[in-house]
Amino acid sequence: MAEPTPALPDRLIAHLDMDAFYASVELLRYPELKGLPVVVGGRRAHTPQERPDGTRHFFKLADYTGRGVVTTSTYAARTLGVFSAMGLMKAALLAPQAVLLPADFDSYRHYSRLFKAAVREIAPVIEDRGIDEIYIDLTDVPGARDPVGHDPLGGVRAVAREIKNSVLRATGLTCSVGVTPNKLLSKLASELDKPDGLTVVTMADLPTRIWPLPVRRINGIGPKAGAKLNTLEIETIADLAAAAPELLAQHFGAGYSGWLHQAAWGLDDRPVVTHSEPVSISRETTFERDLHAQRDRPELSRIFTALCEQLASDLQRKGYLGRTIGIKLRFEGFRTVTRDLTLDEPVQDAAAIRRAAGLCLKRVDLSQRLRLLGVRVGKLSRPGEIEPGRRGRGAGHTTKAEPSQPTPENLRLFT
Ligand code: DCP
Ligand code: MG
Repeated sequence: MAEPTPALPDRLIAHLDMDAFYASVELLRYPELKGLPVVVGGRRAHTPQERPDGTRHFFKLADYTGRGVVTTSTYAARTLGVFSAMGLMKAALLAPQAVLLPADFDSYRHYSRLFKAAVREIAPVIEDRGIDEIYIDLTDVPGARDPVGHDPLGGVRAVAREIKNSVLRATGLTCSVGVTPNKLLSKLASELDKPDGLTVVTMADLPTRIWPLPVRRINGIGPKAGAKLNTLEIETIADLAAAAPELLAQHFGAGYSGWLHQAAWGLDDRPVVTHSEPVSISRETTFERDLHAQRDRPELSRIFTALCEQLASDLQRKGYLGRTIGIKLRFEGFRTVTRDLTLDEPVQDAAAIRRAAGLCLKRVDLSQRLRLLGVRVGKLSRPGEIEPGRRGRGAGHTTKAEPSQPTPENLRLFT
């Protein structure tokens, strides 16, 4: 008699997360660092220097002084206790010999696009969760529901392996994939065998693979909820699954406590959302040195125009118009100020953006020096379409109330 085959879950959802992403991209450029403790988080001054003989000089953490933090670290650095968000000076105490590299976001974005495109060729239903992670719905991928021998999950395992191979071929980078019946479990599963992991978890595996984990690992249990659970002696997901619903409700309210219980039992029916419309599109730049509205007027004016032009080209490329134009200014000392203005009609061109952003600027006191300038376009719509949420009456002439008198200086700079 044939053994009964365990039923396949209704959905097969994967979560894919790149391994030590920024650091791994840097290793592609500096392969001699492979296997060594490396930390990304330096300034441009920490760019490696090429020596006459072709070898490179790298900066060591021990030589670092400043207030920077670790953006990410290689696994070799993590074994020394150096993780994301740790101060670089503190990290230097743990791993003085670790190599320090500056971050290069353009390259990370490039590799992000590459890995996502590689996945999309195999499985088109993808939810973008940021630079280095995505959810993938494998339910309808050809072959994913086919058993291999006695293994009902053999098909989906093979598809996940193919995705990992394809990412590696396209980028030279490894990633970790979790495959489970839903997003909540997949996000947990992708971490279980990092780096280069492929972890399939079914409901039957819950007690062995998921329940021993600390509650904080669940995406949606933050530091506050985690601490409160711990005071109730709920440390692991198993503790949470066993907790009396009334006790949870008493401390967390009906809604969140219900969700906590479901999460501990591995239940989650959120769909993989393939398309999300941006709320706004922005461009900003931090200056090499702080600039003053009056003394550095030509330079500021040029940067301001360039930002508006970049933004207009972003809008045109992505096919959006926008009706709210905003600015962001950061002054020396880090004080940040924003202003915005909503126009009657949506715009897409650099001159119109520049004009509206200029009006916003006149509402700011510019006597202090600036370290950052940003321009943003919001209330986006597609050409010929009414923007979501825009209602008939009253729309079309709202201006955010934050008036302040233009100073003569502002008028000189921006008219
Ligand atoms: N990142 C950041 N600030 C943090 C954490 C991470 O800027 N506090 C950046 C750097 C990471 C990237 O985001 O390379 C992805 O974050 P992950 O949490 O996925 O971390 P890694 O990919 O570096 O490591 P892992 O292998 O654990 O996924
Ligand atoms: Mg990652």
